[in-house]
Amino acid sequence: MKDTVHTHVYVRNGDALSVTDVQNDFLPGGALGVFEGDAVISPANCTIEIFRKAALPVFITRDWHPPHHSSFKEKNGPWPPHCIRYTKGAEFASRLKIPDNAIVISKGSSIERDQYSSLHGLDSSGRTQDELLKSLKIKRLFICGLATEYCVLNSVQDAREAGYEVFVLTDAIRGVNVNPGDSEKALEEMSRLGAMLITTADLKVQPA
Ligand code: VGL
Ligand code: ZN
Repeated sequence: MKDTVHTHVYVRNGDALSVTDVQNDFLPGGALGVFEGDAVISPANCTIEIFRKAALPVFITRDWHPPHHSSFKEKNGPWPPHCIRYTKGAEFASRLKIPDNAIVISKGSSIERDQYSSLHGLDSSGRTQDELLKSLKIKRLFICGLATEYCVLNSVQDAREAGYEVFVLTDAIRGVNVNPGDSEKALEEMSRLGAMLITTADLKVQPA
């Protein structure tokens, strides 16, 4: 088991949260259900509340595929059809507490290619998450959600490459584990890339 570092991390200006793909199709019973995927919702909600109270940006990302997407088995892709835009399966988990001012980032929207990383996903005005993070002067990105070894890992890789400090909330992520141990390997890779593996209990708000 990759060690999670227990520490206190005080959220501050320059921090943002990215809640990754907490959508019905990735929850148990969904088209691409992640084992215990619903277990990320409570810690994600706690984290959202911390960022919301501190008036820090909250990104909520979604896998947002057109019908017959190239990643689907019918197109010789790896996945069953999932997160087809405007369907129930693509909706955010009903228990996820999305702030009114959250920035929704959609990815995987182009039919011919898959896109696991949220950094180049787009908001409603067509700006990438990376552009938005830069314009908000974000230095540290906190990431949670689904799935550990796909969207979370690829977002961590892109964020590190783009120069952000990255914190992964390990109690608020779950993996698909197509092969046993995939999630564990992904955590090791994130750590190797310099991401800090922490838990939501490590997050603190500076007393006023
Ligand atoms: C994802 C598999 C297929 C993810 C998206 O968001 O992690 N995984 N599409
Ligand atoms: Zn997908």
